[in-house]
Amino acid sequence: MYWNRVKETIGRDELERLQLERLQALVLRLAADVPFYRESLAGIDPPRSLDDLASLPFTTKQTFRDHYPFGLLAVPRERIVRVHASSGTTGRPAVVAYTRDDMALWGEVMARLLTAGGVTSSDLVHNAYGYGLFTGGLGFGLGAETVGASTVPASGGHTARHVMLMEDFGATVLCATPSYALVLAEAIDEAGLDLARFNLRVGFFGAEPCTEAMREEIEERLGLEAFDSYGLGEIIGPGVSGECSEHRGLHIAEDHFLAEVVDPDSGEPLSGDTEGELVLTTLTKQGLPLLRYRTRDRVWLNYEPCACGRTSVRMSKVIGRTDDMLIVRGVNVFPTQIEAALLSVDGLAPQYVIFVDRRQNRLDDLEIHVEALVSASDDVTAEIQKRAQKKVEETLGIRVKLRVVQPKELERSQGKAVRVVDRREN
Ligand code: DLL
Repeated sequence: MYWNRVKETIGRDELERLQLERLQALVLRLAADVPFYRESLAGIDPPRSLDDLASLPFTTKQTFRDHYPFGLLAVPRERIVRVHASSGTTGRPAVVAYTRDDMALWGEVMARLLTAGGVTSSDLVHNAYGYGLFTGGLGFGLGAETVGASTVPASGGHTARHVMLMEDFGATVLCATPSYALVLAEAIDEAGLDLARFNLRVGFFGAEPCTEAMREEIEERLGLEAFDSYGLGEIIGPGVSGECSEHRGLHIAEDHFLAEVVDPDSGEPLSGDTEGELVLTTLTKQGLPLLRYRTRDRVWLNYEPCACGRTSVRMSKVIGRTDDMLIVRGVNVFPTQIEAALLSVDGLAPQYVIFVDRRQNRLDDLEIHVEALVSASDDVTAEIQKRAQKKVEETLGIRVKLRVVQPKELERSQGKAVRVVDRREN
C-alpha cells in the first residue's frame, strides 16, 4: 500500500532527473541565501549531473555549532513555524527549523512510512516517542494525523499508564524506541495481562539500533509486526527512511533526501553497496536545507528493485557510528559531554569509565565510575558523588548511576584510554 503511488513508484530515470533538477535549484538557493554555503560553494561549478555531487562541500555537526542558533536558515526567521533541536551535542544543541512547507513535507514522508506499514485512517496510533524538542514524538504524531489515524500523543512517562491507555483505547499501532517497546512488553507481563486484551498490529521502532533478536522479541511479546524507521533531527527527524512489509532494508524518501555513502576517513564516495558513512542532501526543504550532511551513521545502500514496487533505494539497518556517540534510551550521548560535566565538579580526577548495559528486557543503564582527586572520608566522597551525579544527569537529561572510586582505582590502559565499555549485545 502506498501513500503517494506516483512518487513512490517513479521510474529511476525520472527520479534521477527530478533529483538533479532539485539539486541544481538547491545549490543556487543555498549560494544566494545562506552565507555559510555562499562561502563554501564559491568557485565550485553548479552540478551538471548527479555525479558532480562529489565536488560539492560537506556539512557536519560542527557547522550547526558554528552557526547556532539560526545562522543556517535559508529563509527569514519569520517564515519558520517550528523549531526542534537535537540532543547529544556538547554544549549547545543542533537547531533545526521548519517552514509551513517543510511541515507539509514532513507529514508527507511520515505518512509514506506509516502507510508502508499498513497504517490507515482506521487505526489508533499510540505514540510513545517523547514530545518536545526531540523530533520523534511530534514527527510520528504529524505523520499519524496526516494519514488520518486517531493519534494518541502519549509521549514519555509512566509505563503503567501507557499500558492502560493502549488497552483501554484499543491501540492498533505503537510508535516507540525499541528499548521502550520491550519495557512495555515487560510491564504487560508483570501486570499479568493477556496479550489478547490488546489490539496491537504494527509498531514503528527507531531512533536507536535494534538487533534482530530484539526485534523478534518485540514482535512476539507485543503481538505485532515491527517496522524499523530511521531519521535524524538535522535532516528532518524521523521520515528519512522506513521499512516496507518486505523488511529488506529501509526505503529512503529519495525524491526529498538524496543519499550517498562515503568513506568515513577520506570522504571519497563509495559505490552504494559498500559499507560507509551515509551522507544526505535535503532536496526540497526550505527553512534549513542541507548539502551533503555527514550523518556519522554506517550503512550500505541497495539499488535493486524491491518486491513491494517502491523504486527508491533501500539502506541497510544502521550498522554503527563513525564517531563515539552512544544512544542510550533513545537519547544521543557523547562521552565528551560526560567528561565535561565530570570535570566541572570539584574533587574529581579526569579518570572515568562509562559502562552501558542492557539487562534482559530492561532499558539501557549508564553507569559511570570516576576517581576522586584525593582519598577522602566516606561522607565527603558521598557528597561529591551526589553533586557529580546531579551534574551529569542535568547535562544528559537521563538517569545515570555514578560511583566515585578511590584515586588510581580504575585500570589504566596501555594505549588509548578505554572510556566506554558497551556491554549491550550487538
Ligand atoms: O532519533 C529521529 C527519530 C525519531 C528516528 C524516532 C526514528 C524514530 P536524533 O535524535 O537526531 O533523531 O538522532 C539521530 O539516531 O543519526 C542514528 O545514529 C540514530 N538512529 C535514528 N534512527 C535509527 C534507527 C532521531 N532506526 C541518530 N536505527 C541517527 C539505528 C537510529 N539508529
